[in-house]
Order: sequence, then C-alpha cells, then structure tokens
Amino acid sequence: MKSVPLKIGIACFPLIGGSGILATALGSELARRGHEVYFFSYAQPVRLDLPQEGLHFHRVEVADNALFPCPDYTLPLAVKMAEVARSQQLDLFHVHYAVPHALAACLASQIVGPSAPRIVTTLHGSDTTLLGQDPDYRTAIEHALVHSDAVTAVSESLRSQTQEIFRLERPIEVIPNFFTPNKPKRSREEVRRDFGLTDKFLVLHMSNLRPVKRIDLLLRTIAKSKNRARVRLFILAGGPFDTYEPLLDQLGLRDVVMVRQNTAVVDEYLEAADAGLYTSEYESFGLSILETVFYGKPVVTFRVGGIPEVIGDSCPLYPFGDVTAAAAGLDALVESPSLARELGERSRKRALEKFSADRIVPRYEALYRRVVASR
Ligand code: GMT
Repeated sequence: MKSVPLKIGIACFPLIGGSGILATALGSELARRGHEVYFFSYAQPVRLDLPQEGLHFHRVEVADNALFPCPDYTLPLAVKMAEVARSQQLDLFHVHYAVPHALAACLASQIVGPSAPRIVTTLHGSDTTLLGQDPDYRTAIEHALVHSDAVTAVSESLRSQTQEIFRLERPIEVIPNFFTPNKPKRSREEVRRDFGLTDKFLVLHMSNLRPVKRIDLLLRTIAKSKNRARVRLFILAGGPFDTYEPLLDQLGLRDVVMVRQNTAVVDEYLEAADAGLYTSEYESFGLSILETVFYGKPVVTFRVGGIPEVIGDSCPLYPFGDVTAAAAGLDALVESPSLARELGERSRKRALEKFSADRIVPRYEALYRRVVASR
C-alpha cells in the first residue's frame, strides 16, 4: 500500500554550513519522494533549487523594528511557522540546529494549539557542544529538546556528548548525514587548466573557517609537506580568510594556497581535486569530508568527534594536532597516485554503502511516521 505523503516544515540556516546544506538536501529528497516541504529561513538556502514540485520557501523577515533596541528573528520565525502550520495543516516541523529553530518550533506549536505539528529536532554539533554549555542558551536548548517529539543527532559521538551535557532522560536517535554527488558542469581537466594546475597535486579544503576548523593547522600541514612545490591547497571558504593572511606569509605559502569565497556549487572543484585536507579540532560529523570522499578523493584528517564514524578504516586518521603525521600522510598520496586512487575509491564505496540518500532519507521518513502516528 502506498503511504500518504506528509506535509513537513523545515527550519534551517540558509548559509554555507553543514546543517543548512543537509536540511536543504533532505527537503529536496523528501519532495522527490512525494512529500510537501515548506522551508523557513531569513534567506533562500544556498543550495535550494526552486522551483521544484513539492518544495516551498517562506522567507522570514528579521524584525528590525524601531521599537526594539536590537533585531529579533526568533519571534517572526515562530509566527511564520505557526501561520503556515495552520494554513497548510503541516504534520510536523523538522528543525535543524536547536537555536533558534527548535525554540521557534516550540513557540509555534503553542500558538497553533492542539492540532500543532509534531516537532523533530536534529542536533548538528555546536548547538550542543558550544551553545549547550553556554549559560545564556543552555536552559532554552534543554527546554526545546525536552519538548520535541523526537531528537536526532548526526553521529554517535554527538549523541553521547549531548547526553553528557544535558543528561536527558529521552532517547536520541542517531541518523547520520547523507550526500548525493552531482555531475559537475565543467570537466576535471577544464577546471585544472583554468587554474594552471595541470601537473600539480590539488588539495581541497571546504569550511566556514571558524576557529574550530583550525586553519592554522591546515596551513602548517601544507608547510610541512616535503612535496609542497608540487602541491596546491585550494580553500573554498564560507567565512573570512583575512586572519590567516599573516600566517600564510610567515609559512611562505603565498604561491601554494588559493582561496575562493562563498562558492555554493562545489562539485567541479571536488572532481578536480586529488585529495581533501581537514584539520578541525572537532567535527560532530564532517559533511565536507563526506562530500570529498563521495567524489572518490582520499582525505587527510584527524581522529576527532564523529570523523571516525564517517571514514571508518578507509583512510588513515591522525592524532589531533599532529601536523607532522598529517603531512607525511599527504606526502604518501602525492608520491603514489595509485595509493591516492585506492584510498579514494575505498572511501567512496564505504560512503555509498552507509551515507547515500537512499539509505538515510527513509530513516527520517520512518521517524516522521512514528511521531505523527503518536499524535
Ligand atoms: O561546521 C560548522 O561550523 C557548521 C556546522 C553547522 O551546524 O552548520 O556544522 C555542523 O553540522 C554539520 C552537519 O551536520 C556537521 O557535518 C559538522 O561536523 C558540524 N560542525 C561541527 O561539529 C564543528
């Protein structure tokens, strides 16, 4: 028997950041599977392709009213979610990142009353690891988690950290992130030719460059590589790079590193790359790492947070901060194209088996059906 499509409201950040990217991919997959999906955010999420059947976007205006001493987003978000929940009779809200989305969902649910949508909250990382320990936010996050109908975390590592920080009595289900590679618009050769990189080993790094990404260690790993003359590091930056300019000069890497800001479409760079380099001190999951291996590229990265769950033993992982070991790992790939190919292919196969949309999206659908049935 064909199951009834659901009406799902998704609240997320619209920026280049793992939680918004995952929420956008999930919404698109759900719409492709016949559900009606309503996005709420202050801007159209960067990877949200509209128009698409079953996908709707509701822009939330940040209230910069002259009456208020500072702008407010949470209340307009809650009001928009409540209005759409009523007019479209939404079955559930799936909110990504607890603050402010889970709080806005709780408030929207109170506004709507007994017929309110169920609430599924997905924790992505810093909403637990940083904000969960911040006394200005902790109580509010705990409230939202207790009042959600289901809470998920993107890795076992984040699940156990959340339990440790909040000591919740409720279960938290681990539903890992997923990714679907797209066919790039330009070929690998074209991109490499444009960069003048035909004979170089292209190392890719994609992140928002926040302090947790440890861009200092990223640059120091490249500086330690024996093969630095053959290597180019390409950084797809979702945040400002200025802070790292002095270090770039200090390490003599000016000609080795290229930075491009705010690139929403990354497929062609992933295809053009030879490996990924990620030196975060913590990642609850590491969606960029998953994206990299989905293109058959090996990664050099540290054994922190949820990264071992993503990579398994398909690539060697290094102790956090050991840039000498990471540089040696990178050198092994530069010096042996067959090793790079083998590790890349092994990681791709593992990613496909464990983190494809077909494997993960049905787990969210099953969870939705459970919470809706428990109304
Ligand atoms: O990594 C970031 O700084 C962005 C952040 C976010 O919430 O958008 O990413 C977190 O969520 C991603 C998607 O689930 C995970 O892949 C990232 O590992 C996680 N970041 C951290 O834990 C630092």
